[in-house]
Amino acid sequence: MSRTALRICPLCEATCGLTLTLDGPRVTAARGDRDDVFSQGFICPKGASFGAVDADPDRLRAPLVRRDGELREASWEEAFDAVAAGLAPVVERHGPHAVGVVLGNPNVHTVAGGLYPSVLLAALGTRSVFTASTVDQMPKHVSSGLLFGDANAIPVPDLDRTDHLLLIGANPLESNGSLCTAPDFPGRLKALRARGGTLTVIDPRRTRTAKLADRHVPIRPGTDALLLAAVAHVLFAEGLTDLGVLAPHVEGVSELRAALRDFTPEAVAAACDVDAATTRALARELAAAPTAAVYGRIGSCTVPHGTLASWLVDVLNTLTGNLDRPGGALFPQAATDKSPRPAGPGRGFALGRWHSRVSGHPEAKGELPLSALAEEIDTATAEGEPVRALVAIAANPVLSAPDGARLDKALGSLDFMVSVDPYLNETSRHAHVVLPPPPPAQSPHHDFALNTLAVRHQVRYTRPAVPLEPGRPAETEILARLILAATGRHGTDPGAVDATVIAQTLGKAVTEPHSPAYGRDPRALAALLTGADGPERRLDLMLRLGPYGDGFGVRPDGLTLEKLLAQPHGIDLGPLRPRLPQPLKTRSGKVELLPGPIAGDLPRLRRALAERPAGLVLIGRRHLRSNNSWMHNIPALTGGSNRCTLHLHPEDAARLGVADGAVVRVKGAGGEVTVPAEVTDAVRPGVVSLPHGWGHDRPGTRLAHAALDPGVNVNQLLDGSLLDPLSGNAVLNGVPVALDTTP
Ligand SMILES: Nc1nc2c(c(=O)[nH]1)N[C@H]1C(S)=C(S)[C@@H](COP(=O)(O)OP(=O)(O)OC[C@H]3O[C@@H](n4cnc5c(=O)[nH]c(N)nc54)[C@H](O)[C@@H]3O)O[C@H]1N2
Ligand SMILES: Nc1nc2c(c(=O)[nH]1)N[C@H]1C(S)=C(S)[C@@H](COP(=O)(O)OP(=O)(O)OC[C@H]3O[C@@H](n4cnc5c(=O)[nH]c(N)nc54)[C@H](O)[C@@H]3O)O[C@H]1N2
Ligand code: SF4
Ligand SMILES: [Mo]
Repeated sequence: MSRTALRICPLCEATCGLTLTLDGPRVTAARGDRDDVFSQGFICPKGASFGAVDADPDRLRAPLVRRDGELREASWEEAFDAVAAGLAPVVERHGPHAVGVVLGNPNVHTVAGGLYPSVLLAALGTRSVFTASTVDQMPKHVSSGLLFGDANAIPVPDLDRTDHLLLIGANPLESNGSLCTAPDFPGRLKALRARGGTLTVIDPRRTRTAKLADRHVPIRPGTDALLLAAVAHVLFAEGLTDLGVLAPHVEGVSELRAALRDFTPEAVAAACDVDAATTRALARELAAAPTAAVYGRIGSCTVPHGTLASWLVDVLNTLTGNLDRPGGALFPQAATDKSPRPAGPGRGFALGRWHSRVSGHPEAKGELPLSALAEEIDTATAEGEPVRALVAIAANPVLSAPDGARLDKALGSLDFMVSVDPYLNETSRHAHVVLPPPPPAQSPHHDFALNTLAVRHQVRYTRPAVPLEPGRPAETEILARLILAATGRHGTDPGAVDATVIAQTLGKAVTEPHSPAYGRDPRALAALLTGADGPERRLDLMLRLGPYGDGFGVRPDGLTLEKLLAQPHGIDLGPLRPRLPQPLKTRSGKVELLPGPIAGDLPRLRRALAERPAGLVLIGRRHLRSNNSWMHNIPALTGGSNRCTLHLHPEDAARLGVADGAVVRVKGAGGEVTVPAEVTDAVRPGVVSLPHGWGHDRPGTRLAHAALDPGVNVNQLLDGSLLDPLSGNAVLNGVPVALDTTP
């Protein structure tokens, strides 16, 4: 007897609602949920493969514990005993910073990842925190922190209403969008064109997204900050700035004008390889559009001037009056956001409150660069203890971070490592304990993180589609028990973690005049929470205290978990709305258009005006049927055009004597890889492209299908030394490489 169940897809940032067909515990089909309030039936090939992802035979079903050097299956009790026994002595002997934590991308796609990592970090008190953010969007957090006083206040383009979208270094037709949660991003771009709007794409490759555009600017990699500075320059020079109703909320406009004086279209033309007329046209089109949104993603972040480029994206939104207006770029307000405090000056955003031990990199948002993880483990200094134990949750940095070979070796030298991961892969193979979460069909879903970046306000929650296999803990329970084991409370009821968080949250809320809980009895409020378990009660708490919540009865029409459960296709909460000045937490209470650290980094950008790459530079690419490093084990998602090849322009191929399909050696600062060339004019001359997340040929992993066609690890070409200085973000695009065609 088959049945159906609803499940929000966790496989990318688009958060599509799926209808799963189930035969017992097996997912036999997945289609788009036509009644989903946000995705309205959209699905992509990855979502359609949900059943195959869920049922991958290589998923671990029991914990692994290392005994006599070998990872062997063990009971959950034994596994958590081993975690407690492994971590406690490291903290005792070497202090909290000797325990490192690595958080990977899927934490934004799980309920467990939304609720527990912050509790773990607070409990450990370690400064050795590394996440996928510093190989991704940290520059955007830093620019938002500096401009708006809140690193998480990221404006998203109002895709469904804008008249003009300037899209920089993003390829949503393959990625399905990022820092802009929008199911059916491709359809929304087509709708923009259909309603008479225009799309401009800045990308060194002629991507599927670029092919859809009215204008494609094939920029030289790594130079977007120069181009955007010149666009801002033109807005000033031609009198095209118009802040409109934003003006009273913005400071630093004239200082900005002066700071950008040198960045004329002519001055940036050679470095960007974009002629001055095109730059002027970009500025004029942006200013002339009734509404417009500037949006930058991976290609604008993972570059040497990532923070400056991210800052300039919002500078352009501000100067054209498009920040915080419908059709422009707005600040979403998620249902689980904190209840909004009144507008007014805030504490501002601090960078570099501490530094990494070996290279002295400044922290950003409480994190150190993932690029520095290997050296923080393998290098002793007088400054303090190296990292000796590691907690990795949903992370595969051996493939996703620079210089995987060095990190691979460093991980092998740790006193203790625990991985929360469904696979025995390139990273988890070094763990002393592997704690596998259940597959997605057995897990609940709510998008704590991605709803704060969504193009429409909505809220959805799906309970597990299939009951947990007997004896298997949910990932929420795994993380709660990990927290207890890591902090000397091994064996305590994991529900205590949730109860403590609830008590602390309510204890604070009752003291805040803007909270609906103000002045009330926290224990009485806690008793009102509903939900089948601790994580559900925490979701209920966040919903009820949140901007659309019932405030525990203060707003009887407001949201509660019960109301959400009664709407399995979700609840629509309307389009994005102007919110300024409320989200601003800068010391001035205004948008600070030229923050000090940014001004301090402009001389480096000015020097870049004269830089020209001598040889080839490397950039990445994504394929619709991939997801970073962990989906190459699914036969339905591999093969065809989803291959690890080096894209190379025909002119470069001819010059270097490389035939299509020939195997070439690519050399970078961190090492070399050997890979087949694919000659294509989709990349611009002077640029080669390799996808990331490949290189599944290391021993001791259990990824049978991925190992058949392992590909190579592009990040081996990097040595980890190239960073965006303000954010610590790795430079993954625009990296100098050389090709060697001798066999
Ligand atoms: N050269 C280059 N490198 C890049 C990038 C690039 O564009 N170019 N992109 C970067 C970006 S944007 C990112 S986000 C990073 C991603 O890098 P990582 O954060 O390392 O993420 P993944 O490679 O997706 O690996 C995720 C890990 O989580 C595990 N996993 C999957 N599902 C679950 C789950 O439900 N629970 C748990 N606990 N674990 C799970 C997988 O088995 C895998 O081990 O890579 C970065 N690396
Ligand atoms: N299918 C699939 N979807 C994914 C992922 C995946 O691995 N596969 N990963 C997910 C993750 S973790 C993330 S963060 C998002 C990322 O989402 P996107 O940012 O849309 O990612 P990409 O498809 O890599 O697009 C980046 C584009 O930047 C271009 N680029 C490279 N260098 C430069 C440059 O210097 N300047 C400019 N202007 N462009 C440049 C590249 O050619 C590429 O087309 O995708 C998510 N979705
Ligand atoms: S677009 Fe993303 S969320 Fe939607 S079905 Fe595909 S992988 Fe899942
Ligand atoms: Mo990412």
